[in-house]
Amino acid sequence: MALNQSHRCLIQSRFEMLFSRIARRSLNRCRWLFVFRDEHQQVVSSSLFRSPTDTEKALGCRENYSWASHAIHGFGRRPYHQSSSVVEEQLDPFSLVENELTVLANRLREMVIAEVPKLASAAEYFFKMGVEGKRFRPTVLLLMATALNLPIPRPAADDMVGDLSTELRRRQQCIAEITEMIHVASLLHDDVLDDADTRRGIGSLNFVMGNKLAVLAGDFLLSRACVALASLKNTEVVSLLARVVEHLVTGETMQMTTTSEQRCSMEYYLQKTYYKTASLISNSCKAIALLAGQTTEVSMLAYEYGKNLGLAYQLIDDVLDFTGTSTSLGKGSLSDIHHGIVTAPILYAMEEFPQLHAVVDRGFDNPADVDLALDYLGKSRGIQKTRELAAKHASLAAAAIDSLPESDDEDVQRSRRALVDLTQRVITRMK
Ligand code: GRG
Repeated sequence: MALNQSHRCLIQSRFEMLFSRIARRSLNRCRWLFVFRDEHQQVVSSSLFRSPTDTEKALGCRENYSWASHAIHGFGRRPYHQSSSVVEEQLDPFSLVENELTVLANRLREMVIAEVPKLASAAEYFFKMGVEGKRFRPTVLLLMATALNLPIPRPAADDMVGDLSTELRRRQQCIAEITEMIHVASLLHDDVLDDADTRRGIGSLNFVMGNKLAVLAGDFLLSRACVALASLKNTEVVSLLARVVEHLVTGETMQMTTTSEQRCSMEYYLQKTYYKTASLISNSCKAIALLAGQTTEVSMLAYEYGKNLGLAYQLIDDVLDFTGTSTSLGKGSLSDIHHGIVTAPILYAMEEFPQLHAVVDRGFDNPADVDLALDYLGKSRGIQKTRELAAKHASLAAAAIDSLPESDDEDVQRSRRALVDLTQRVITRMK
């Protein structure tokens, strides 16, 4: 039977649609195969504390720490276009979850109420309105919850499915609350260790109430986080977040106990950065997926997103410590270098100017050494290379979202786009 022109076009377009769906699905499956091989939760190979001869090769090992992510990336990022129903609109990831963040903030204030008045005011210090920080973590986690195919519960929904999704959303919000409590606890302890006097634009808690109360308030927040975690009755999620606390402590200890060689190692720096910054967000993203009953593959993609976003975030933080809101060196707080902490920009500068080794070795106690290091950094491509590495991780984070199984749900698509958008915001932020 002869086909007329319009029939032929129709059949051809149906065939193309079907073919592209199959192709995308098998591409996703391939991506998962590669992601699967990175189930260990370390940024670099576990040979971190190897003999000096091996560590000398640390910079060469840099390609290893996100091997599987490179595999995802190797397929190339496709722009987010899983359905035509969500047009390329401008979207603000924070305003997408704004209302829920307010609910979360109120709940957090209730969760940290303590019996003893002094402890109560110490524990609520950074949960008070106006000093809640950027709320980067809860924003990512709420978006991730929706991105993993979970419709936001609507108050009117009274059927069984509605009840179940409301209950799931509540449990995922609980992960966001726990994550914020662990984060703030770590900030309180960090400020004690650093003897900081400000945080989030106000006096740090140790400065205002003293070290002892600041430490106790941190412990108290951790204990409330544990109670909330136990209420989820999910042992896999409990062990993920318990491991995060171990990572925070390990990262902090790595930072304060470096040998001269470790201070000059990019591998060591990236592992510490994973522990101190990326572990919390990556494992919390994974917990969101696990609570939703997602597959191992999807949970790992959520983890990969968080890990790479967290690493990009910290790399840019390290740049901003030198540049502040301007592009000129020395305009930042220079807090890291004044504390003797060596970060990526200096490590890259050291590759170009090996003379910097001796300066780093002296520990920056002498202000002249800080100036000298800034001179070398200014002459090097250290800042640029750090930004490039951050961009690479941001791109890997976006690739993890692009590798999620397709969904036609508009909320899901919008949240995924917001998560991808966040990867760009992280690397272009000025504060
Ligand atoms: C008590 C859990 C616990 C840990 C103790 C002190 C310590 C061990 C760990 C320190 C971890 C730490 C403070 C890492 C820095 C992480 C980081 C990037 C902080 C800044 O996060 P932002 O920019 O801050 O999101 P805001 O204020 O916006 O929340």
